[in-house]
Amino acid sequence: MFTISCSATEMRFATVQFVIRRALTTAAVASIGLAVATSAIAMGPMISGGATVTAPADRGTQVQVNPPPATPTARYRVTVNIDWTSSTHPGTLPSNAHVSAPVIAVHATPGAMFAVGTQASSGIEAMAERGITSTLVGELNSNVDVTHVAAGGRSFDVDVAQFDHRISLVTMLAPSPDWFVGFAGRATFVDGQWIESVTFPLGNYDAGTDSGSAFTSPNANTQPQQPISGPDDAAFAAAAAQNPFGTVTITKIG
Ligand SMILES: [Ca+2]
Ligand SMILES: [Ca+2]
Repeated sequence: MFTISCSATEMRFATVQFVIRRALTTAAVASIGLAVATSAIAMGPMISGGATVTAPADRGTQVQVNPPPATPTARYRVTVNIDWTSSTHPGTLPSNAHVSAPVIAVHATPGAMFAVGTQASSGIEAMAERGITSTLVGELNSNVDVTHVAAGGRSFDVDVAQFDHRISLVTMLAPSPDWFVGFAGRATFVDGQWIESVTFPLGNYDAGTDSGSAFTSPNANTQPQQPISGPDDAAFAAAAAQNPFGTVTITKIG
């Protein structure tokens, strides 16, 4: 316990001080509130989601705000165009040049089907050397990272999700030792948005599983197996340098 003693005059003075301080504080709060309100008016209305808003007429410009959040899933059409003819590859085209049935997969991690610098799976070897797709399809179907697999045809409609948005595709070049074309782990969800459409040349790969050096070389199994690479053999490199063996277009359709 303690006691404060003061005169009536001192008490009145203290009360006046308190009232003045309180009034000042209220004024300060009111001032801050006014400042916030003024800022909000200056900034304009709150904007959420995607929109193109027109700034006040005296500014005379359009302001592009962020696009809306992307949908969780999307659908793409993947179209393969093979362009391997005597016109595109004069002097290097083998007789009966053709490709195998393409195999396509949707997956999460980039190298789920194949990757340069890694060893080809048995399925990639069978596809690249003999055009057999069943082994590769089986591998992909048993891979928990893969959400969609298809083979055959030149056009595929595939569903992707934000965390399962990569597409890979391969097809054999024939005749050839173990050479194939395609692409690995192409992303459809980039910087928080679905891509609309993209066209690019098919990549050129050596599976590292056969040592033949010409399109029509006899079988020569590579032991030990080598990593997947680009076209190391001169015949393959020369043909690849002339033109792409084909292109692929990936277009969002839903
Ligand atoms: Ca090879
Ligand atoms: Ca082989």
